[in-house]
Amino acid sequence: MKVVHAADLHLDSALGGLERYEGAPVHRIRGATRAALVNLVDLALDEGAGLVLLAGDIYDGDWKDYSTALFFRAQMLRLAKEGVKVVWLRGNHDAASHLQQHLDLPAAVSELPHKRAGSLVFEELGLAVHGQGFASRAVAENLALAYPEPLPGLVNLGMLHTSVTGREGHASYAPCTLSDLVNKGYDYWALGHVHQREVLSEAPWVVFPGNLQGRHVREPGAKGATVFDVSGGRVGGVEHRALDVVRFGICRVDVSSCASGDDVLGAVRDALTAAVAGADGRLLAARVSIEGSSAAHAELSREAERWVAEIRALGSELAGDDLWIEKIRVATRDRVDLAELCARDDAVGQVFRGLQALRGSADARDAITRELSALGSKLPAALRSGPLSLGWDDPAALDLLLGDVEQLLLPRLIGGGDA
Ligand SMILES: [Mn+2]
Repeated sequence: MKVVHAADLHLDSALGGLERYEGAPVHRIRGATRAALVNLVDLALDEGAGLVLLAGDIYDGDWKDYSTALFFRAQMLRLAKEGVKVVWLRGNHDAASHLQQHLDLPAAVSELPHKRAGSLVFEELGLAVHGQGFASRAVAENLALAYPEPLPGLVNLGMLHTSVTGREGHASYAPCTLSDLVNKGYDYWALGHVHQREVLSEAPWVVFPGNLQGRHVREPGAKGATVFDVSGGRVGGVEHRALDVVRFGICRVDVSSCASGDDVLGAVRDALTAAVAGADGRLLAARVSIEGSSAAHAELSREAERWVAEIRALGSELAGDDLWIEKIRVATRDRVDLAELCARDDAVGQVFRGLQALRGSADARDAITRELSALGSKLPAALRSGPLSLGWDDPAALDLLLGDVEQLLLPRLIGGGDA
């Protein structure tokens, strides 16, 4: 009997300002979380699954209107009609305190309690499901410790929305250690919260399926759900299935061997062609990052806007509506020896020594950070946080900015007067 494990559906999640991008296929991206849920239900029905587990963050917070909940209910009804059971729990985004509205779900859909851990027994499937949802958004305690003991004679599945010992980019909620989970004696832990797929253990299985559908370039690659088989009292055949309809990705193009802007376009063409093929018919939302120290750097930086437009034109020629270039970052460097420049006994040497000193001085970095945050506070909210954030509060971003300054100055100072 097959079980499908998904988490972090974030139905109708906001696009973080994507609407403001010229040419963004807003409709396809906005509908993506719903289309991925349809794919999940199709998968469960095609596999003849007996049970679907949804480990939290089905909703992205309180809905704007009831259409989100009606859509979810309609998909659950498709499962219920075919006799597929569903167990879900609340995560930080749909915590009991936070999601005020309510819509009754079909009887085949059961919610695990959020005030204490509880168990649901499916004798006919030979399964017990244990778990506790989030009563409030920020659950700081280790919920796993109070989970019920495994029930003998059944396959025991634990469900938990957690960051485990901490995962980059994810708030620390319901923290626990891997050994808390492994030592519980369950056969499979169906986790949620972390949007990157990760198998933490295979004996027993401890799995983050990742989110069902990526929402921006910081959620790149195939997204979907985990399918496993329960037979003879054991869990086996654990597999990931891609269910996303829009694939996000960063397309890095190393142009260090390119001699001209046209060479760079050729390299971008090759990289995008491969990325589009990898998306397997889905809409690919790609950020193009042009990198490397290249003889083409001066040509690219002289007419930056022209080359960005050339790359956009290339994208639509290559894949039409199936490729959306979200952003183009030109991060090339000139082919010069910075150490040699810094050693020069003239004004150019002085400028580059000054920049090097800035990077290494804590005081100077603090002063720049203060200036940037004063400037940042005047920017629209979408540029201060979320997927489009300029990230000026990140120390690594300061190094990138200083690198940009260096590369902006280089062709002008030593570019032979034509820059
Ligand atoms: Mn979450």
